[in-house]
Amino acid sequence: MKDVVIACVGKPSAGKSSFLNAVTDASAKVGNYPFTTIKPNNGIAYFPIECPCKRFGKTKLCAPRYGRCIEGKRFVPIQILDVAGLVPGASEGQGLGNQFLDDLRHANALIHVVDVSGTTDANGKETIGYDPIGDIEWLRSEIHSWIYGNLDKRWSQIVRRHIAIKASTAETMHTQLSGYGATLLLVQRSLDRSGVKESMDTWDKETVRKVVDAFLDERFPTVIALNKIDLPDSDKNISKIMRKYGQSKVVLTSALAETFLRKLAKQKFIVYDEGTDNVQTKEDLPDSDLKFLDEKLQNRIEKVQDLVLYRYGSTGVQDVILKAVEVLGLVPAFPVKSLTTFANANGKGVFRDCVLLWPGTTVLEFADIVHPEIAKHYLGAETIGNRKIGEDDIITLENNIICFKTSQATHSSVAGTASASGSGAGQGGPSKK
Ligand SMILES: Nc1nc2c(ncn2[C@@H]2O[C@H](COP(=O)(O)OP(=O)(O)OP(=O)(O)O)[C@@H](O)[C@H]2O)c(=O)[nH]1
Ligand SMILES: [Mg+2]
Repeated sequence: MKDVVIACVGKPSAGKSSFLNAVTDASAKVGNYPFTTIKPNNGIAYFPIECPCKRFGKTKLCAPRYGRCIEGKRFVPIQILDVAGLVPGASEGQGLGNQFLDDLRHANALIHVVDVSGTTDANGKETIGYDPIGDIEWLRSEIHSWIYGNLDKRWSQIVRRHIAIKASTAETMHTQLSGYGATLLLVQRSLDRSGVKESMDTWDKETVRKVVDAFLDERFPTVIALNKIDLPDSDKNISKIMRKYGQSKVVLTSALAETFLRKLAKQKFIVYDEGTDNVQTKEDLPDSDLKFLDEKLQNRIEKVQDLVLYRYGSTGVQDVILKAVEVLGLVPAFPVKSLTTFANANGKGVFRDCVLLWPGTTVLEFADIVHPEIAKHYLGAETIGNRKIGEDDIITLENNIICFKTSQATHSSVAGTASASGSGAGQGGPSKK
């Protein structure tokens, strides 16, 4: 079972590695020159959801296997991938070219990190006054060209085979696109989205482009992170980009500010409530074990507060992950062995496992994700109030606390073994993606 992976993409020096370091414990190399990153880096980020322990008065007993839960705010793990920068012409081999694009095959969603400060040009070199508004389009068009180019160079062969074996359009396109981690269902959804109904042998280049465009939307849902909002020119670029793209997929971030605040919190100079503008120092908490700040550090904190926290409400990095989870439509689900104690099979802890599911995952599919033995010996399932739910019922936020009944006692460690990071959703999983 593969975990959900969210990949940071963007031109060199946009701040992808800084973003990864800001949201995970990774320590990827950061540099103010293009192609600091060559090989992908990854790490686990924790994003907050409302934990059911609060609703059921179990906050004291709540014991997540992965991540943590603070008074009902549960931090769920998700994998973040940071790849090499992409430059215009990458699909034709410019920069690090296709090698970078290949790394995207593992990603479920993309975070496009844009340097909104205008201090780096299209190739990631230092400059001043660069207008980043075009970056959003060309990055997408590079990914488009990569996929389209691979189809175009073999198109006549693809169509000949399609006719010879009398395959459906979805089947043929699936054969061609499965290398990008697409299921048949996802390809079918892409075809529906494209509105293309003509038979494949009549498709011209424009039609293929249209299908690839729809495929990109389905396969790589993207959140745009306008990064470096702490720098002076960002303001005017932000309003321009917001006017063009709206607010639904755009988040304002300062990876630098987040890294700085987390580091100070780790070193016990401040208490920092991640995802908020709440920073407390020894002055605010005189009885705490916080260290005293010197004037220089105090000034730097105030600068981050003035330029980022008070202006935008937070550094934005956590919002980016939340938005990516939202665009993927992931549903957190909790397998429990008892609907009264909410403990798992070992009787250990409460709401121990939280599994992220693709939208449309059924109860039986969830059973299989928790453990194939549960699906094999499946008798039924119940949710809160001992309400029975059918094996084909779709899991939503209304029925996501589930107790499975099996015909045979499953191994004691079975319920809630899900997958390593606690994320069940994945392209390889039995889910609908
Ligand atoms: N002011 C400011 N600088 C930032 C921010 N995020 C990153 N930087 C700086 O931007 C430069 C590039 O950062 P990286 O994280 O290495 O960028 P990258 O996108 O990973 O670059 P490549 O690996 O070369 O593709 C570094 O000097 C960072 O310190 C930010 O939010 N604000
Ligand atoms: Mg990098």
